Amino acid sequence: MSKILKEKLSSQIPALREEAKSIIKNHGGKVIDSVVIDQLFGGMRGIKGLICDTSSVGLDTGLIIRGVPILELTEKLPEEIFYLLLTGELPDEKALKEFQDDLHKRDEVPAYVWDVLNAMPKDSHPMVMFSTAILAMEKESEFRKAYDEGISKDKMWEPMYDDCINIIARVPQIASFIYRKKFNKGDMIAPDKKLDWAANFAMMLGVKDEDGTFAKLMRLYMVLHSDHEGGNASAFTNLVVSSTLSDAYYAFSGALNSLAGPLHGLANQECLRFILKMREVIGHTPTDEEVRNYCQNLLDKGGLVSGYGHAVLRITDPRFTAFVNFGTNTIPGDEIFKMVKQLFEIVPNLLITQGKAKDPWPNVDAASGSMLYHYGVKEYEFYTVLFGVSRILGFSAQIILARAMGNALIRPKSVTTEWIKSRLQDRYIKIIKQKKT
Ligand code: CMX
Repeated sequence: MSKILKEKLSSQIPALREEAKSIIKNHGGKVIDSVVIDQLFGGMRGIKGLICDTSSVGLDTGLIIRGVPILELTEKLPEEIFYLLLTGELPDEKALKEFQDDLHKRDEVPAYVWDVLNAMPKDSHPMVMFSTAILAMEKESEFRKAYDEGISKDKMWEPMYDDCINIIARVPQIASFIYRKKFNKGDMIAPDKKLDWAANFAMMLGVKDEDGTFAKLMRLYMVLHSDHEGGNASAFTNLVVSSTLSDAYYAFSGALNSLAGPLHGLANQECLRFILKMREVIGHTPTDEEVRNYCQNLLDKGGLVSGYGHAVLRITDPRFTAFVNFGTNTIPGDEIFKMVKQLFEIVPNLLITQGKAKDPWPNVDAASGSMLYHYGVKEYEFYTVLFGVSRILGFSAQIILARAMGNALIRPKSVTTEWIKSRLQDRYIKIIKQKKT
């Protein structure tokens, strides 16, 4: 690494940040080429630049899969949801059985994947292991082979489909292998071809589940996390990578890396870690007053309350509601679950009073960990892998459709700060909103 370069950059950064802040403050509401300057500096938030038909997320509705609100789909199997995401219809019994049989037929994980995982450092994060395992399997890609043989564009979706279904069939084994290896749970457990996808996964994790409630939780978990339209960071990464005619292995590995950030999928791990830490610091199950003070202190220091806020939603995430409903029916007296509900009573008001977060309400990550914790998956570092396994359903549906539609290479335009400044002249500017003072 060049020290001079790093130091030079480091000395420039404060002025660059100041300049950006000043442009946003003085010109953030002005329009340049139909994009608001805030959006250029603000993660392209809200710019409509993609088509994704698998699902949509309304700010006041939450996740809607092919026209059906997620709260109406909580009793379905993840396999049914995948079918719905991809085709717009739920499968009948025969179609479901055929799809489940197909998944079982394709479930053999190449032995070298275990070698790769066994060779990784013991302290690798489970998401690193998961993303690496998927990428390591790239040589299995049917799409890559077909491309090398000169497949025509209109047929490309077929090997893409095969790759995706192969990956969906194999990820429960890969994820459970990671769980058992990383957390010293013993040898891997073989799949059972009689079980549905999520129950098989639950069984392979090795969690004690005499009455089948953990399997039910896994089904719900996979359904709730299956998709969230195309603009979120991991889905977008998936679409960007695959838009280069890259295959599903490359696309999912990249998308999982994006999911692994604390502002996105890692928030489920962070949320449970936060609850346990708060209990430890306070020394007992905290009172409302203690929770309020603890969270206020965190916010005062500029910290994030994981599991709260969203880039699109402006309501309590219906996926949070679904988890709370499940918890209320199955583990109403659980201490950690009760703390999740306690935070729900307290955090939104604190965020509203602070006045920064546009959405003060809980998202999907606020409740899921407490359920997993209760049923024995206490190693919260693993939680984002569960999110990833579920989301591979949506990733798959999205890139199969994108390939089928022959979607274009994703290539938006970046501009320089100099360019923005050069456009800050009256003849270019249209103000479309009042900036907040
Ligand atoms: N706690 C504290 N501050 C928060 C906050 C939270 N939960 N949510 C937003 N804010 C702050 C932001 O950090 C930002 O502060 P600055 O202006 O100082 O940078 C300000 O409020 C405005 O942010 P926003 O426009 O409301 O939110 P964004 O669209 O930029 O980001 C999200 C959305 C989810 C990243 C943000 O709400 C957050 O960081 N939440 C906590 C992490 C989390 O739960 N992520 C999971 C989201 C769901 C998922 O993808 O799995």
